[in-house]
Amino acid sequence: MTKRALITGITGQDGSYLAELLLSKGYKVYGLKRRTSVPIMENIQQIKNEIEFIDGDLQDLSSLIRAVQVAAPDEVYNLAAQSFVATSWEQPVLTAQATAVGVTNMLEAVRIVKPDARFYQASSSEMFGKVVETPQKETTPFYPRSPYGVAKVYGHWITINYRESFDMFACSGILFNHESPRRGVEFVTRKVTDAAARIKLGLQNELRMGNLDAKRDWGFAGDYVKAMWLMLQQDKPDDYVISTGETHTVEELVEIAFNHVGLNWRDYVVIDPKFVRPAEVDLLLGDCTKAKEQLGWELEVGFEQLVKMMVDSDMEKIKKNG
Ligand code: G4F
Repeated sequence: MTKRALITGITGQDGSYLAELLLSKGYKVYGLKRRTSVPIMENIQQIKNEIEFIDGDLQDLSSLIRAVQVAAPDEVYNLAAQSFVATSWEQPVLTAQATAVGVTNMLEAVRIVKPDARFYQASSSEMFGKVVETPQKETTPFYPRSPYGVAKVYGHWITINYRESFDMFACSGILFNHESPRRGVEFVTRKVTDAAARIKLGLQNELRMGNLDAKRDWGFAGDYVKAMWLMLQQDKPDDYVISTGETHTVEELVEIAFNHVGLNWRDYVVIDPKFVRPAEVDLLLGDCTKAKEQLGWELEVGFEQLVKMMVDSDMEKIKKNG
């Protein structure tokens, strides 16, 4: 029997990789997407004819109920959110409504219409914030440092609460930063790889950055969506940390990207207080032993390979489209 999946946030980086993975496994894929006057389809251009789109919004419960009725999914992947940390200080209420309460809306739609559907919640290492232990694992207490992190903590706990209250198969993946050529240019990895390519091609003179000392555990999004799928194939629902187990500074990221195109980053990077956050997450480093042992999950792409892949992709894109 063909399995059916509903993905919220299907037009984003993770949604696009996950949709490709599920299509390759023979799933019928439904994608919830917000109506916009100009459709944002760049990430799913190559598969858009194989996906059934349903208009809806995490803040509109009735649209979610309808989406679950239409898709009648075996699996629901809740990837939609206001996911840019810096914006969460500028739009804290919207962030809470989409990233926190939106999870309850989606869980309610599943509970009301199809309570036997398996549910994946995109939790985040931002929940660890001002970390209380290193490396961070499933049992590490949360100390979020941004309205986004606070909202994700809510989404995480409401998922566990629905699992315990209603016996739903609800899992939460605590994913550390994961990147790819499909990442939006506002996030630091893509901002840097895009700038390195533009500077190399003579289209940009400088790169304005915030805190170069922050450390992140960066992996490849294509590897991470496999973990999402694996979580929903287990006998019992549970929560898992997904990470590489390596941490690098933003400065190292910049250095690898610029070196890759033969440039010295110090000649181009300017520190601009505009990009420094009101409260920073200084260090993230995940321990994904549980996912490796219980899910059999393995990552394939390492940090340096990831950064080079993104720079190469940006060089290609810019040469083609400017
Ligand atoms: O790429 P970032 O914006 O990602 P951040 O804040 O770590 O959040 C990402 O990962 C989370 C998982 O841990 C997700 F939940 C979340 O949705 C998102 O995907 O920033 C990374 C680091 C920060 O410490 C930031 O202060 O880079 C630092 N940084 C320094 N200069 C900058 C810049 N970040 C951005 N975006 N732009 C800068 O110019």
